[in-house]
Amino acid sequence: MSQKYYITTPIYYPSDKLHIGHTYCTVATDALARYHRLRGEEVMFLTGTDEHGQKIEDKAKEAGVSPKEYVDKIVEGPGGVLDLWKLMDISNDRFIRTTDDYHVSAIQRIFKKLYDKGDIYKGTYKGKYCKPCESFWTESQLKDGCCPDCGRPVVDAEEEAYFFRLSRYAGRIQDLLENTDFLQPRSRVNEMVNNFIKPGLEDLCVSRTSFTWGVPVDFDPKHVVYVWIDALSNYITALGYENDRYDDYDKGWWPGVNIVGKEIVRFHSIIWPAMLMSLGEPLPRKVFGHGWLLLDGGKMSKSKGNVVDPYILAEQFGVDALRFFLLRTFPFGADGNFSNELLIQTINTDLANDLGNLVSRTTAMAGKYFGGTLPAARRYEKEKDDELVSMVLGLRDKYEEAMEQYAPHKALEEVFKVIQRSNKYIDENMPWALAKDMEANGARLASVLYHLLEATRVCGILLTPFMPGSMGKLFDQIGAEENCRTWLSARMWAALDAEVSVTKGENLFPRIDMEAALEKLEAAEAEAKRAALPDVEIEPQTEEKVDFETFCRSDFRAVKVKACEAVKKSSKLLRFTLDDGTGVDRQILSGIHQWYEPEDLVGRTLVAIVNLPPRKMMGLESNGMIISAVHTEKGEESLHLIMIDDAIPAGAKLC
Ligand code: ME8
Repeated sequence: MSQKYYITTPIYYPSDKLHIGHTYCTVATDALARYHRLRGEEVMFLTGTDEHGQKIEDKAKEAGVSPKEYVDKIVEGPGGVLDLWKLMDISNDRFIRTTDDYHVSAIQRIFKKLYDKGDIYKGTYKGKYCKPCESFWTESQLKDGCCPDCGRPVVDAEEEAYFFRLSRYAGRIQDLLENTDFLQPRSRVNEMVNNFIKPGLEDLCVSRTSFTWGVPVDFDPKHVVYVWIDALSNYITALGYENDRYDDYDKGWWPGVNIVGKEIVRFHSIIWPAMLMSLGEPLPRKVFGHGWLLLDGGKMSKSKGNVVDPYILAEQFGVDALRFFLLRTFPFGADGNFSNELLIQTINTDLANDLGNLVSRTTAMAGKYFGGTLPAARRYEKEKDDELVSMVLGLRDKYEEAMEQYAPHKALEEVFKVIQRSNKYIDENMPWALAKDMEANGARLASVLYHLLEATRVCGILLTPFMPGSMGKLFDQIGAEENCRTWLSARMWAALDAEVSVTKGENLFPRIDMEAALEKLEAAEAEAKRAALPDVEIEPQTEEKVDFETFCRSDFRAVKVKACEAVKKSSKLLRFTLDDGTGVDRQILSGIHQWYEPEDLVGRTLVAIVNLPPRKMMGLESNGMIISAVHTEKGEESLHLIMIDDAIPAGAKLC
């Protein structure tokens, strides 16, 4: 029976739209899942959403909907989490939402099991709480008095709560981290042991009473299960642990591999194994903590307003190019600085120049010199061919070694060494020179092109987990049938038919014009920001009351526009000459040129307050103010003059 491989991403908070950082994590896990499927393993790939907690309760309230309605929209609605994963070609087999009924009841059972075991007890929580991160911290963990994760202020919190006896497991966890490969990369082990275990593991607060959007503790319903028991257990409830929805838990899927970002390594490598130890269940095979994608050196976050929208990038550059870029550029365990320039450069260098050229040159030459079908006659030249052939045949092992170490960037580096070597092989063998004398060199030319097709085929197989859509097209172009696309055939030479037929198809990775692309991106980002703004925003009403006497002292009058012109050297000001019924012209200046042309206003009846003290603007005196309605539309101020019935005589008092 084939081996079973279970791999998970973290479950994402649907508190905001997901950004390129979340996409990085999911794409990496997807490539690993596809790699294992390619090897012929049975794979279960899980992702999902972490939908409880105070932050979501607060956001839903702000939006005037129930928390469930709020998360439903972000998870299942247009442009939501499910849509994003579909767009990014994520091949998850299962999707868990922590609001799913089966998960909720399983959490209640897990909580009770831990309680019955004596590992959960009731106490009082006193500590520092970071609301946006929904994390409690001890005084010593704070950074400059603020949350060590997001840097925002924390508040003192005290309430009745249940605690998990994490302290009981400190020794076993330390042993697990230090003496096994449970947590990778290794550098994260010291961080966990020195920062969290050695200073003394404190018991963990696992319930809250100050909000209700969570899984209720069924034997004490004023408490809801707080974050980590609810979230971490998803990896096993999604297999059927303590529920009837699935029955895969005991079928060899667990233990699985948990891929997580570095800021949640602490929860996955300390709390998660302790919970499983308490439940008497096997620990994950591996927890891998990847780095962050940074923007201008800092973590992307919606609240900092510096998120990068994967929809825009995928739309402009293609899903596969984006997937490839994320995994090729940044060493998986470390942080990486994202930039649009780097993305375009990588696409141009690796995909357009190296891979794209290799495919298009090879298929074009096979078409030009042999009408698309290579003849079977061959002439190998050992000294010219051996290096390429041995690189191609050695590639799968190197790739495999890197993938087994969770180093997709290294696996891709190895593939690109072969692609670059293949391009060099073209230059060394100069097919165009061979083609000058087909009688003498036809067999050699066929041999050179076949070598190139074989190298391309093997690279194509190993790139499939990263760029599944484009590699299908590549195989079609180089005439690789299904049996030449397999893991097994990636370590075989001459899998392609001796008389293979190629098709010169679409350019798989067109070169991108950096300047034009950056401009287009900027416009798309600005448009997306604008679209996310509310349609109409109205200034909140002033709560402070004005007494009636004061209000009545404001003298509002109907005024008729006798003349109106733009004030010289001002882009905003219009100068009005008004009939206010007194027989003497009144001059008012108003900053509304952005919305009105002066000639359109002559003859209109407007409203002005006429007893304001005179003000000088651009050297001209303004006596009063013309009244208009103001609101914000898609983030931009919008203004309409109040125009009234022309039958109202100039000077009529408005009250
Ligand atoms: O942490 N670069 O959810 P989350 C790389 N619900 N990875 C990033 C990133 C970035 N800029 N920004 C976010 C949670 N991530 C919990 C998990 S699991 C039982 C519960 C990664 O939506 C982040 O590191 O805040 C994490 O692994 C994942 O996205 C989900 O983050």
